[in-house]
Amino acid sequence: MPHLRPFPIPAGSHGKGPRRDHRTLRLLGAAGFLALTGCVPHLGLPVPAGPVAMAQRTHFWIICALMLLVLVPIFTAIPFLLWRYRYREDKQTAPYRPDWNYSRMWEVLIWTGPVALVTVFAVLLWRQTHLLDPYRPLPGEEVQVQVVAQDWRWLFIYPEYGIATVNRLVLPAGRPAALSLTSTSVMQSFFVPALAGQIYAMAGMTTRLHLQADAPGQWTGRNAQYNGTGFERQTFTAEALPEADFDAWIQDAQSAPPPQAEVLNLRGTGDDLARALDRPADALVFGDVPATLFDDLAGGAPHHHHHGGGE
Ligand SMILES: [Cu+2]
Repeated sequence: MPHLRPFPIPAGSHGKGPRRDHRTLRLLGAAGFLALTGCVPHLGLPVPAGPVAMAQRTHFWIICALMLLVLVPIFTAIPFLLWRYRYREDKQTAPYRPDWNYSRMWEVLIWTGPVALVTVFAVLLWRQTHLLDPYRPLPGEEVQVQVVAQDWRWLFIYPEYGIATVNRLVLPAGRPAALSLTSTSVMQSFFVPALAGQIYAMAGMTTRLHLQADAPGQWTGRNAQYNGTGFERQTFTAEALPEADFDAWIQDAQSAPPPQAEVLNLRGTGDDLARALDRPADALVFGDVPATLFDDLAGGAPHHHHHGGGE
């Protein structure tokens, strides 16, 4: 009897091509592993630096684990089914039963899993959504920071101290920060992955976000909402200092010159601004900042805006 082979595999398909593919795969795998273990420092989520990001990461891993309850059976069952029901000339071990149509046991098994899982997801999501509400204050003595998203840089105003910085968010380590955000341009998105999830900044509106860095350190923050040519350079440094260093930094900043109108109106990145002011890019600090600056930039009376709140 001739040997039947319904799907012939062409000879030589295991040549150079696939091996190169394997190497790419290995590289991608290694990159993924590094990203997950935190060797890529700017990724943030896997290496939380404060309670909010930590809670978000825990939630993320719980969801991943629950997803595995679905994925592991599926991905082990697929090879098994392919093998079990493969084409064979003697149909001894894989019976053909075209008249089969109902099995109470399988119906129950198939539907209980998804219903239970969706219920668990829903409860978790509901609880985390309220627990991690960005408008919810964190316990402790807060430092107030007003954040203005511009094209293409970030202005941070400290209303309690009358100072402001560009592209540098300085926080006291171990203390919560209460952020108010607005935009002088299109909708933008404030995001420091290591500290908290993203929140939108919108012209004429004020949104809020609470975050905290547990220990001194430096993290990258960025705009996570595309807004044109300078978008990729709209990054900033979020920096947590020990309490005493933070106080010293505030005092230093208070002796800096005030921000002129050109600072606030120039369209360009932080580097463009530094060039225009003939200052180093990491020295864009301003003193004597008027208390009304944020409200003026936010467009007069701040309109408090809570997404999903049905305002
Ligand atoms: Cu809005």
